[in-house]
Formats: sequence, C-alpha cells, structure tokens
Amino acid sequence: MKPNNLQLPDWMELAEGLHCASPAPSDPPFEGKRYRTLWISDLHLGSKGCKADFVSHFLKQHDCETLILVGDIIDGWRMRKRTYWPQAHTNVIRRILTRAKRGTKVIYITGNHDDMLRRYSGVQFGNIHLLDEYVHTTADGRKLWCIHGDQFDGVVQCHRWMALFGDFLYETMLHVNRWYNQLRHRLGFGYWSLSAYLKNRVKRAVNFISDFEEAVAKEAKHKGMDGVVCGHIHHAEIREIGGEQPISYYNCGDWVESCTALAEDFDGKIQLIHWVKLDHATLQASQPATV
Ligand SMILES: [Mn+2]
Repeated sequence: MKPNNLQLPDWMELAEGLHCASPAPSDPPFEGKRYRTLWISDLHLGSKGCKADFVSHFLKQHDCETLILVGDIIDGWRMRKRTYWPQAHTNVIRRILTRAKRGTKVIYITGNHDDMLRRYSGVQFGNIHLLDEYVHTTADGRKLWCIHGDQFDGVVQCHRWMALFGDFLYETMLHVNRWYNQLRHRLGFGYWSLSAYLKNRVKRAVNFISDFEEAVAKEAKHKGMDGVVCGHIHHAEIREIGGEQPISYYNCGDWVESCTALAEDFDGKIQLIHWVKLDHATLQASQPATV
C-alpha cells in the first residue's frame, strides 16, 4: 500500500536532522571522472562494516548523469538493533543529496536491508526516485533491468551469506577483518578482505554465487531485457550468461568489503571499478585508519 499523502521517508529526516550543527562538506570544482551512469549497492550505512569514508571519497572523484543506488544503502536491520550513525555516514547521504540538487538523477532501488522504504516505492522527491526496480537504457540502446536481488533468495538454494556463515560468525569475521586491516595499515600494507578471501575459496559459496547469477539472468531474459544489474550477494561481477543468446550480468558488489562500483561511459560501455585497489595510496593519505 502506498501512502496517499506524500511523506518524506524517515531517513531523510535522519540525514537532515543529524549533526546539523556540523559544517557542510566543502565542494571545490569537480576534477574527477565523469560517467553517464554509476551504480553502487550494499553500502549498509548504519552498520559498523560500512566503509563510508571510501564511499564519500569515491563519490567525490566520480560524477555522473544518473546515479543508481542498487539497494541495501541504509541498513535498517542493524539500526533496529542499536543506533550506530557516525558523521561519515551522514556525509555519504549529504553527498548524494547534493548531487541530486545539482542535477544528477538519483534512482534509489530498495533492498532487503532497507525494505522499510519499500512502502514508499514510486515516491519522487526532487531528483530522487525511490523504486523497487528500474529499467535503464544504455547509451548504445541496451535495456538493463536494475534490481537489488534479494527477490531471488527463495529461488536460490542456501540463500544469503547469513545462511552460509551464520549472522554472528559473519559479523565476527568482519570485526576481525577490521582489526587486522588496522594493523596492516599501521605496518604500511594495503587493504585486504578476509571474508572476500574466504568466500572465493569456499566451494559452497562459489556454487551459491553461480546459482544466484544464473537465476537473475534467466529472469531478466524472460523479461526481454538485454542485461541485469544487481547487488545483494556482495560479489562484483561482469559476465555474459546463457547459451546462444547470452545476456549481460552485472553485479556492483558492495562497500562493506570489496568497495566496487559499475560505471557506464558515454558510449554505453560498462566497467567495474575496484576503488580500494585502484586508489589505495590516495586513500591512505587522505583517510587514515578507516578500515
Ligand atoms: Mn541485500
């Protein structure tokens, strides 16, 4: 049921109400790269795992005509348990709102962790559109179905990472990873993701990933799309799926572990950006001890 009266979602109030005494981030003239479209997902703002400083830094360096947020941007599940909302998380929201104000079209696709926003689906405020799914047309005319991906949890056997490792174990792993990386940082090494390492080596996880990818691609093909963009499983990927008439599968990854984004240039070509690996030296210089 959609609300009859147009209401701003709670997180908007949260973003504007929180830390309002602090100064707005300064915005010097933009000097980074400009794309036609950017996709990011699984930021999990409001959870300790979120690499908010990395997100802010990425958004500062990359501009776009359309910014598509592919779900799990705000982690409502974590916030229900306890309130965790540092300034860095507000800065991310603020950066996105500023972009929208300056003309970037922002598509916010809801995920399972921000499913509290699903009842507002279809609402538009300014340049920000809140939707459950969205069809993006690339510069070269391809139709891409953009959806978070939790809709396939029921289809894919042994769904979600939580089912693999258990919620507690997964959180503990992220925690250990954080401490380990602080140590690495102090010793002058780059960021390294323990859980990403494990996931790539656990056979069941690998099976889960390919099952998920195939289920999503199959549905996208059924819908007559040329490709699909999703998130949810925290595993960035670009690949062609399906026999004779394959469709393009894109997963923008996450900002809890891998720090990845998808970017479409003005010819319609889409690439995966590994932000931490790409620009770690700059990050270390400007964002100490954030991992
Ligand atoms: Mn999700």
